[in-house]
Amino acid sequence: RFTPTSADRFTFGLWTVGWRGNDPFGDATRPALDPVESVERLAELGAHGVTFHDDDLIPFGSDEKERARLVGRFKDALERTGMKVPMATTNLFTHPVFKDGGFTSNDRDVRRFALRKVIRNIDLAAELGASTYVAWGGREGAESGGAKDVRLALDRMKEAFDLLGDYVTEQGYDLRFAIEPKPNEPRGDILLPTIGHALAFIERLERPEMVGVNPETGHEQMAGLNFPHGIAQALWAGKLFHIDLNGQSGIKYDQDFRFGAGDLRQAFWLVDLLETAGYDGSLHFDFKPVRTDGIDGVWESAKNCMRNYLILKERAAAFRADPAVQEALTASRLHELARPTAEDGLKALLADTSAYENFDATTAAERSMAFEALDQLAMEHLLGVR
Ligand code: GLT
Ligand code: MN
Ligand code: MN
Ligand code: MN
Repeated sequence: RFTPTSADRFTFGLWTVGWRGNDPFGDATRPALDPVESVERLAELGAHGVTFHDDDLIPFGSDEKERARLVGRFKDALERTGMKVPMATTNLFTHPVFKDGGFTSNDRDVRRFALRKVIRNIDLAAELGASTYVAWGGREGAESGGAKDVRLALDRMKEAFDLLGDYVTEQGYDLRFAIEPKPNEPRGDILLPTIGHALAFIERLERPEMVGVNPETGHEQMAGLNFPHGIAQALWAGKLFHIDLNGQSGIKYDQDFRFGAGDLRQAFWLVDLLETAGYDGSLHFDFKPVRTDGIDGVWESAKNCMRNYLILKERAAAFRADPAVQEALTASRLHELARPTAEDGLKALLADTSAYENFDATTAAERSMAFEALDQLAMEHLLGVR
């Protein structure tokens, strides 16, 4: 029970289990992990696949020979274990050259280098069968007002995605982009800070159909936003190409806890949403095993990301199947929300005196929405007492 299989579509970034615990105040607390070992251990735990930044697999500055060797042994591990690579991405944030960003650095040479670095790893992503290419612009931003002309930076951001869309189209790759929003950290303020900003930006691109979002639980919550609501809007827009699941407690630094830690109620509603909406993409964990723990804690937390998802999936299904919940949903008039407001048309609405002239607002205001009873049922299912 609660043991995953490949069919559950759980994936992990190599950088998650591979995080060594270095933070702004302290050095690494764990030794480096070999990507091959990560593939093997995650396969044993029941994951479907892994994802990676170019530099997770091939250290920055490696020569061609070393690159081929590292890619070769990674491919061997994938073949041996049956693990997939549904997504890949580019590191445009660690090397000091990206201190002012990749796609939107004020330094044009850096922007050209960044594009070439992305394109190089897109080729590898396509070769490994990835269908999604994530773009997290953690260094695209500023700490001070005069340092960045945001409108021009957005022009350059659009230019980058348009060029990358041209490249993928010309190569005939079956690959779509997913922009990952984050409000701040490491930059004081990051461009495209929330799901909503990213969705609006995408519509200005030359090939909007090729670009969606990769929202991360903690990133939206760092901005005080409701993650399930953001995910619902991304689904509504047909733009949920990928998702980064983790845990976060409120508005503070990016905690990247294992999935299920942090805001448990939002985690419950998120799983309920993903499962009832029929989201069929990867369930990707982007978390950092706490730096207090040794390698034991790395595999323990990786296992529990998946376990917690499966527990919440069971709890959410029990909530939906409970006849008392069905009654409560009816009492809260969810079925009415599903009905168009004026399927009879504008003309009929204007002619309907019961809609306005004879509408009794006082009586309508007295009708309870009965949300408290509904929410208590959800809480009891979440707590496992129903
Ligand atoms: C980095 C970041 C994550 C992004 C990754 C993709 S890298 O760890 O904090 O949220 O998803 O670039
Ligand atoms: Mn994060
Ligand atoms: Mn992420
Ligand atoms: Mn992160």
